[in-house]
Amino acid sequence: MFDKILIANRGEIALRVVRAAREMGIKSVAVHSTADSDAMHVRMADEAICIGPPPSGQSYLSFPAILSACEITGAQAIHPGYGFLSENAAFVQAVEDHGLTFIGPTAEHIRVMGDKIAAKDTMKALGVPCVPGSDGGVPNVEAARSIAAEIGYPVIIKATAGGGGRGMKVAKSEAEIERAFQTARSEAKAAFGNDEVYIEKYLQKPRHIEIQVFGDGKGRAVHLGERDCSLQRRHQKVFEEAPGPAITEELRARIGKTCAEAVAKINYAGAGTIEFLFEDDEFYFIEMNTRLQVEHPVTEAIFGVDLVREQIRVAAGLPMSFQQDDLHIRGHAIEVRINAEKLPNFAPCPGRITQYHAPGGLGVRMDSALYDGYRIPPYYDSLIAKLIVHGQDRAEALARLNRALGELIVDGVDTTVPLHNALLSEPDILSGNYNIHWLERWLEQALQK
Ligand code: MV4
Repeated sequence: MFDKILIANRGEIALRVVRAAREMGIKSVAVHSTADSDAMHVRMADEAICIGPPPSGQSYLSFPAILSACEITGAQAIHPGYGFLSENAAFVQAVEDHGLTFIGPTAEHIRVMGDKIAAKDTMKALGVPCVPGSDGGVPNVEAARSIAAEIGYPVIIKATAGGGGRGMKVAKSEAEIERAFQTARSEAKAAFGNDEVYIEKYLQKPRHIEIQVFGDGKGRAVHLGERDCSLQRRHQKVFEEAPGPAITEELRARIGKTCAEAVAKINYAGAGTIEFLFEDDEFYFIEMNTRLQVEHPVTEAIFGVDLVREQIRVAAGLPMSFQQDDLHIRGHAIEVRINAEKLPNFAPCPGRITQYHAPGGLGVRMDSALYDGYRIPPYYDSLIAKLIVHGQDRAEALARLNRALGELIVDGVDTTVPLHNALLSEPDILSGNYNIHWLERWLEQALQK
């Protein structure tokens, strides 16, 4: 096992990794920009090193700064958290070239899944159900028109280098295909320097269901059920839950087995998420994320596992501490993302926290790097806390969420807490009756009032 790991991240996720490491008897090294000298992850880690100025390109994304910090501190492995360098294949390669261990999958797995066409090809070959569409890239408008006619309108054109909602265009009929294709192409070229696009049947009212998988890198893998992350605004998740309100035990067992077998077959190492659109009781693969996700705590809550601990174990060459037969769902968990943003426009709202009080009690977990007097810097993501509640069933989790939000105090900046409170009085949220369009439609309505 490692004696010391470096955490190439900040905020609540850096703290999350410090906590797992400490419980394992592993020392942690925080890295930080000059804007984060007073950050909680810096205070909580065993050691801290300043790696550069506030812009993340010169600090949290700087290969030389992070690799030097490992060298100086003697850290043997790097946990990337999410975002930043977590899905950067070149970084993984650089880490390995320096004789260090990346806590995550191989550079090759990250590269393949980062190319959305290659990811889909791979998954399809492994027996994972995919959205009907083009086999690979679509070279020109004529090909686009012919594939669209075959699969039927509406269709969606996506950039192979995209993902997370960037670089997509919908065509509702043949009249729209040429424009959609050209726009998708040129936007992809401008945004990613890669104009390759592919086509899929456009699903009109799906849920976003993602399956948590975990592999040991040696051909063993498990699944830890699904999360329903359909409640999103501009491709940013707002509210996530596990298990999914629309997913039966039978559906979970079937798609879970397919996913676990797929990642076992490719010797996938560590945590991964296989994203699906789910409509009319069918799963359609869209993307795979080769990292620990923001919303991993809802899975941890219902399975009673520590996913970061498992990531560190597997990176150190140890076996996973559970097999599929050991994994059973207990109850229901919900996470809400608390951002320092001003409603109704969700404008980032950095500033000084004048008062902070975290909720507690049975079934409540607050993952946050906030403290009284903390100054939220303006340079980074606006996520300041994740409130995760766990109950014996969905109704108890919802009641607990309502209670915990009532206890929470975050003064000095605007936050998305009022949104979460409002959601908790919506019948569709209380009944689990929502899809990927529900939140944006509801926000539009709320704004008109
Ligand atoms: C789709 C889709 C409908 N049909 N693909 C958006 C993010 C990216 N991961 C995939 N996305 C979508 N792909 C087909 N074939 C609708 C979306 C989509 C979406 C997906 C998940 C969560 C929220 C979303 C919001 C708008 C569009």
